[in-house]
Amino acid sequence: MTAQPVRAFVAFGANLGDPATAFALAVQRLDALPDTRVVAQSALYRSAPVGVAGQPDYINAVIALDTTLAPRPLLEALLAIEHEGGRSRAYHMAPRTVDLDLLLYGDAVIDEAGLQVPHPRMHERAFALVPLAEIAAEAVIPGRGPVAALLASVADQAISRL
Ligand code: PH2
Ligand code: MG
Ligand code: MG
Repeated sequence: MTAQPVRAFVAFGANLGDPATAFALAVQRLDALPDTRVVAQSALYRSAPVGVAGQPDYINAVIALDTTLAPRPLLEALLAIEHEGGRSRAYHMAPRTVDLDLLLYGDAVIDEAGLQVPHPRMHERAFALVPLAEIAAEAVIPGRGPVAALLASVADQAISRL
């Protein structure tokens, strides 16, 4: 029996190096994962750093996947793609060449070490919600509600489509 694919959403963020190239590499690597297909990618957005001061602006985007990978192997694949993209972890919230965060995995709610889905802060971040709404206007964040309804609450956060 073949497992039914799950629609998952991955956030891309970068504020060092060449974000557009890192994004293209991430999309290509995600699409090449076993039993995984990239079904949509948002535009790139420039956003002011949230939760950290004195850093360059971020380039953010969201990628939609259909996958039969379970959440933990998918997370491990994201970390491997970050590693390939030159991600170093000098300190918490350090500027980075590529950050790939699992936002949503179908309607799953997961709270395990290193793996929290929905991403626990996505509902309050324009840099996640705006690109997500672009490619999945109907998306619902389990426990938080429709993405479209959450956009108004982040309207004060600086973000612009490139
Ligand atoms: N990522 C963070 C912290 N702050 N701010 C923006 N604008 N974009 C990000 O991707 C981002 C952030 C931690 O991962
Ligand atoms: Mg992040
Ligand atoms: Mg991350």
